[in-house]
Amino acid sequence: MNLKFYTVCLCLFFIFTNCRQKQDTSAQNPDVSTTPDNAKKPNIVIIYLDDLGYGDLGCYGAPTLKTPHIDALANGGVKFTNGYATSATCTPSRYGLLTGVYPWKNKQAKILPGTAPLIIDTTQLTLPKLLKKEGYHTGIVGKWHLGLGIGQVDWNKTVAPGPNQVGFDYAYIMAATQDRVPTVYIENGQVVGLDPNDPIQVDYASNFEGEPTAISHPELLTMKWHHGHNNSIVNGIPRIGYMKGGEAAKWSDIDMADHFLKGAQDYVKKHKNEPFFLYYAMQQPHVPRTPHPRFVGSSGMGPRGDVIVEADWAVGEFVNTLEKEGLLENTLIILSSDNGPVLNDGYYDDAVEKLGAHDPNGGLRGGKYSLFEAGTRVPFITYYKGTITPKVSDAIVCQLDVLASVAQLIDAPVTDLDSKDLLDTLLGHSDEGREDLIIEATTRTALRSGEWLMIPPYEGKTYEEQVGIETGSSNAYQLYNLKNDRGQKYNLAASYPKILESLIAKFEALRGTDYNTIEQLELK
Ligand code: NG6
Ligand code: CA
Repeated sequence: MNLKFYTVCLCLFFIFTNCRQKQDTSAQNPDVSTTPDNAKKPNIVIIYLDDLGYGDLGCYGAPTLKTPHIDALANGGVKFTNGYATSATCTPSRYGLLTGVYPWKNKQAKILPGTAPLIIDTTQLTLPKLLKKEGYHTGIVGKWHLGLGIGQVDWNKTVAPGPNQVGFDYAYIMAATQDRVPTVYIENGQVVGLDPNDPIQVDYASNFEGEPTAISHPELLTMKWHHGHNNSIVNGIPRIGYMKGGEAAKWSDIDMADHFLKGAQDYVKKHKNEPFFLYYAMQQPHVPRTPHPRFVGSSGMGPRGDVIVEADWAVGEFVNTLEKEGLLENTLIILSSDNGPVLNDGYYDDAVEKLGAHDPNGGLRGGKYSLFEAGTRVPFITYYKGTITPKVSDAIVCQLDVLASVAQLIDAPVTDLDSKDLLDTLLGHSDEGREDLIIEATTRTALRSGEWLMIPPYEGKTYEEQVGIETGSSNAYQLYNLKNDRGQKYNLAASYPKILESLIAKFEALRGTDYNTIEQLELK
């Protein structure tokens, strides 16, 4: 009896001490975690606006436009004054952001029609692929514009390859732009709400017989086109490209902001218990500017201002969701824009007429399509509650660098890309940015180096110049000192020949010497 009792006691003692030892080990040794590994990995969110200019936000000096929600991110995070998109148009910038490779290295990386094939190689490293490999769930909600399929897409079948084949577990997208057909949402390769009895056909070369266009049926238009944008009509808005069928699947333009917001919020709620990467690619303030009725008149600046107010509201709602779900302190948010601003981008929408005192360029020269600063220098904000101490940084950073920096953050460093690890700078721990950056605008390139910007000569007029947009082309070298001459008023090429010479050498070493081949800009 006694012996049995002692044996039981001895066993209990061993079990007890063993447990204690295990607990102690985990307390002393941080490598032995009691929580699953994934719980500690920070979520990554990129909020990407479309055509938002350097001066389009209150926090970047907009005098009348109110953007309190984005301002709150800037005021609680790092606001970069020298943050760049890789390009002054959409497709190449998105390519640079997602691949970490300069877009001018891919000849296909220029404004794409809605029928263009996927331009990211499915074997190539991408930001979502990298994160997926490290245990993240990866999603995109919003604008894609990097091509789909391999040519001749059948929109009535699974549309692939696309985002799902380059690293996104979940994709809810519009194929190209809000002004291009097909005007439907695509969820993981399937057109949402498609009626099989009303198949979709899309063509960029010619119309489908009997289908109204802006030219044949101007009386159907609720928005007038100024240049381009005179093909198929959807919701009274003339688009680029022709489309037939798919009636039930067509999106509602005025609901797009709410729709993408809900998609982004649902994604977060669904994946809150695992590390996630969300690329929330908003459509504002790209044309056609179609604010929801509750935002009409909100800016006093017409539709362009109204959709910026709408976008700001959506950002606020989205950040609230992160907060409510208890994720804000474990999420790095990067907010930026794919290129600089444009007022008249092909529709009559009062963007010019109602501008008032607002300067979408924030004092920079040029705009969308331009090699001058306003083309690529954009709002660039990082926010990571509890980790980033708020500051304004003048370091030169580029969206190209997001990939290598995020890789560093999650302890999976990458090499051999154009992307540079600027993690410390993005988190506000360092003021060191890039020394050199090649910027791109409609297949032309220039060099930002320290305080200088050098634009090599380009001959021939681009399409944008023909419609009155200043693109930065000149038949002579241009050299600007951005520190003393932010607005690029004084070409110093003749006054500083040595500096010019060294910048040309640097540029050619990075870019090669075959840069001066003007390719006709893809118009569709
Ligand atoms: C241009 C369109 C412009 C816009 C742009 C792409 C015309 C005349 N202009 O070709 O409206 O859609 O392409 O913008 O069609 S981006 O932000 O997606 O690069
Ligand atoms: Ca854009």
